[in-house]
Amino acid sequence: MSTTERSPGRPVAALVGLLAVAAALGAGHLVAGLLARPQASPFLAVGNAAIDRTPNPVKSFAIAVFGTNDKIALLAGMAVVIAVVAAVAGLVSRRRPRPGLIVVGVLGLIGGLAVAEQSPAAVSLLAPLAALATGLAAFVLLHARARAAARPDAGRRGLLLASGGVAAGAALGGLGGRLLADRVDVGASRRAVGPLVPAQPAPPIPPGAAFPELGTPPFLTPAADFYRVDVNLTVPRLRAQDAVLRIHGMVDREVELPFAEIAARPLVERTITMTCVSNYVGGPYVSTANFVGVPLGDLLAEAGVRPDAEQLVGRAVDGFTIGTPLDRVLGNPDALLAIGMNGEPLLPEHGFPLRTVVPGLYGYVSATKWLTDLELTTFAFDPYWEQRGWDGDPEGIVPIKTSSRIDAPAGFARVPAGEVVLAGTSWAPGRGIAAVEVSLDDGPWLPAELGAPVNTLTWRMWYLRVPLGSGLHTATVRATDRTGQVQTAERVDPINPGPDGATGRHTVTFTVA
Ligand SMILES: Nc1nc2c(c(=O)[nH]1)N[C@H]1C(S)=C(S)[C@@H](COP(=O)(O)O)O[C@H]1N2
Ligand SMILES: [Mo]
Repeated sequence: MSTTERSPGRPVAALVGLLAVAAALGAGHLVAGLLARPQASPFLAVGNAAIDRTPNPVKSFAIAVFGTNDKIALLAGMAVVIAVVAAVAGLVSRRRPRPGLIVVGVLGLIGGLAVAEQSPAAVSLLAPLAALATGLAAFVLLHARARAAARPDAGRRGLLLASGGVAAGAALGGLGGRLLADRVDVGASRRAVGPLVPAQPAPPIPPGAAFPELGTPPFLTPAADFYRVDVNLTVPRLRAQDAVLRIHGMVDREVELPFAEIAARPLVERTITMTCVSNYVGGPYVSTANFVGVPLGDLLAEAGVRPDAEQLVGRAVDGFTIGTPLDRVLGNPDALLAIGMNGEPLLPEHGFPLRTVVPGLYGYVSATKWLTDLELTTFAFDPYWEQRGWDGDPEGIVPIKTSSRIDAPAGFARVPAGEVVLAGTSWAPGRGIAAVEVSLDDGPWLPAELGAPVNTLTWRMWYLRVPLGSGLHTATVRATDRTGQVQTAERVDPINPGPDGATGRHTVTFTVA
């Protein structure tokens, strides 16, 4: 090595690492797009692998804090970590490229392992391999240019050109991968399915079932506003024309049903309220829709369920599994294999083209989205959440707990003096709501006006008008279900100790001006 040769400065060295890793990620994304397997993108695969390993309390915390943005937060966090590692790869290689190449190689290995797990087909490994090769090559190229540019009297043109080229390539790769992944055109597939006309429509929602003008949600949640909870960084893409539902396990005849055959059956429509076990008291993860589909129990009966089967396991394209006690499905005309919500095919976010909906149970044990496979089995099988310690015993799955939420006034709102309107919603799907009461400033329980009843599977809106003097007030709500059980005041967090759903009463504090 010549004594006149100098090492590049720290910023240049860090940039070499950053650009090489960016090029690797761009190449991986591009090849995943070319393969039409977005899950094979090393960046997304590492993210999804991280989600699968996140301890449940952290997962619930992220859902609670970031809501549906929890995934963007995870991707952004991951990008920062990778950028730091990449910069370090450059910084430790100011003299020789080897240390940086080792760091890039280790990143590539992690990407490869994540892809092998998240997108198990062998061809998927082409994406992390392309990423690794590109990362190493870009690193060697940029490193050489940076060393050359660091010589006294040397120009920086070569380095600038190489860096610009690598940066542009990385960006184009990332963008191209995205565009290519869009080739799996779920939007066109949804449009081709078209509006759904049930042979057996749900009874119309009666007037006075909701009081949106007073602050309750609308009775039917528009599909685009329906709460969303799942383990995916990007919405899985499954086209209706590619979907075939397999029913197997403890059945007399294995069945394979293409989507078109399911959609051609006489469709029924049911108004059902769904909620997530991770919803906290007063939280937003509860919504209602007119689900359109075929009774799930009938389909299973066609396959011939063996008498010793206990559990129905749904599998999805995202590798998710959900176990539902079979006695909740067989003979239950409201348990659906759903293909639509509110007259339209399911939105991609809500499981297009096929999902299950079993009223009265939390989503994680009843509502497989992007469904591909139904297996009849015993309780010996542990689905996704049970494998991660949620509600260890699928036999012990609890029904949705009676819950209430005050929607108006909002917490810490200022409302004008005089008559104050309190409004909200209560739900006990499967049992139905019989009464709702509100206590102001720890005073007596006052009965709220209830919305017109719809069915026992859905929420019930309520409101109460009370004259209140100016100052700070608190309101607490409780519901009574149709079995006569009063919603408990005992505060149980959704994740501790259960987790089998939060309990406690929602309270808001507001100011009357
Ligand atoms: N394939 C798949 N299905 C899934 C999930 C998932 O992560 N993957 N999440 C479940 C959970 S925890 C809930 S609460 C419901 C939410 O359904 P929604 O997003 O349509 O409201 O979907 C369930 N079905
Ligand atoms: Mo959930």
